[in-house]
Amino acid sequence: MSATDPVTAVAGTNIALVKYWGKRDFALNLPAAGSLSLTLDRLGTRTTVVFDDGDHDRLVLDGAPASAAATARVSAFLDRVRARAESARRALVTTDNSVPTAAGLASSASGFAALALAATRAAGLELPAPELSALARIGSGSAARSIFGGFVEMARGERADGSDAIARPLPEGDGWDVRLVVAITATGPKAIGSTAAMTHTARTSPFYAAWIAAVPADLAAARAAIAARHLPALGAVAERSALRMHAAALAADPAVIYWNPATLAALDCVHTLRARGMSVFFTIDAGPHVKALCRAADADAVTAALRAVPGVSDCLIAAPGPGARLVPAAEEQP
Ligand code: 2P0
Repeated sequence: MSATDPVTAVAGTNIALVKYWGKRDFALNLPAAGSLSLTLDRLGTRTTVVFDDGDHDRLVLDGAPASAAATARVSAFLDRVRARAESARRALVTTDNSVPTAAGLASSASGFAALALAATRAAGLELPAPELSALARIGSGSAARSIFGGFVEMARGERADGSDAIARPLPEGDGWDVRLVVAITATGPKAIGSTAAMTHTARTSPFYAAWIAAVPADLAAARAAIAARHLPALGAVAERSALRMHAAALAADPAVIYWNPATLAALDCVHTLRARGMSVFFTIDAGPHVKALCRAADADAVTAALRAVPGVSDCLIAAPGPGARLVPAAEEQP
């Protein structure tokens, strides 16, 4: 069986400070509003792609054959790559996450960013980063942001073909020594996936329109806070964006509730630290975990406080990290 040389790429996950929650187009996975995130250094995905003469795509996820649903999602994404490369060859995709898959820690963001880079290169394509971002977006909206490192803004875009619904790095934030402390409050997959939950929110929540209308002002405030390196201003945006996103989801019918008691206890812990004068702010994604944004110098103290919260099972500290990148063959694991 002839095969292309394996290509391996890695990507870090990202945590949105201005959230993405809603689509303007389903086929091209276009967001209803922009978003803004921080790519992380230590939570991510490593993916190797080989095109060969197999008669179907195969996906090995965290060391075991993946489910039919996960394989179909990757195969549909590879169809886009094959169309661009004018190839019909099937692929073996081997992917390992250093975040618990589907636990609300955004493994689809790093997953589709790494897959976009590895699959295009394995197919002989060398796409510029903005095109890679648009491609990754088709796999998962948040993946468009993980193509780039540090602070990243994802554009809603106006065009019907999605060519301007891409992310771009915000270099004004480069070198800003912030940390995200991730407090794990549950194990196992989340109750409802974000794609289904955001679609349900858009269809049934009376707060959805207000949520979408609020995003542009939050993006402007977040951009200004990053340019000024003003953590309290960025943290205020992050907290209100997360709470408004969850408010829209909570108001859906039936409600989408991602929080558990430890989620609220962790929020209370962040508020208490702030009342004592520390610059620390929370955000919550489509899951029960809490991420605390703080200065590097405060990260250990934030971790210690969150670890003491009942129901918090683990805490890890992540720093800003680089965008998706290739792993040279010489650095491959045997
Ligand atoms: C975000 N989330 O901005 C928001 C906040 C979760 C909560 O992006 O349907 O998995 O694949 O485009 O990217 C999760 O949404 O959704 C997400 P799809 P995705 O990070």
